[in-house]
Amino acid sequence: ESTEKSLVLVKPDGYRRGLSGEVLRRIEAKGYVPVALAVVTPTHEQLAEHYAEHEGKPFYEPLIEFMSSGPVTAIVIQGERCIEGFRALAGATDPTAALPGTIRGDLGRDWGLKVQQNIVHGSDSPESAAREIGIWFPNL
Ligand code: YYY
Ligand code: MG
Repeated sequence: ESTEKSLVLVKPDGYRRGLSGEVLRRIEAKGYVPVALAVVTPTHEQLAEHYAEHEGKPFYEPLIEFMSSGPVTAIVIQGERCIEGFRALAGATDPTAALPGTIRGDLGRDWGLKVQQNIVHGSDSPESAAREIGIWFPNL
């Protein structure tokens, strides 16, 4: 298989605000190809797997609660160095610190949101991407 894949989630805040299309637009404008897309209401089991690296951290429980509060748009994207590239599109984790021009910087904080409500998730390594794609798209 030729190019890299990454797992993107439009989180419940982004989905609720109708930003799935805006996120997809930026992905496609960058030149990445969506190769799988689904609207899913995450189970606690899926989220525990997805965020296993954060178990025990102070923000873990609120993060899982928030992530299970409604549907997310899950997208597998493909393209040369798209893991690094999508994280650049997303911007810093804290929307207040995220630079203008990024998804979180442009769209992330129009009312008093928490850090967890930062619109998108993007895989951070090839290993994470493979693991996360398996969680959200077990038949891919
Ligand atoms: O990869 P990224 O989403 O940018 O951040 P992570 O460090 O992996 O944290 C996952 C998720 O947890 C983050 O998107 C928001 C939330 N979070 C938080 O609520 N408070 C923190 N201090 C750190 C992360
Ligand atoms: Mg992360």
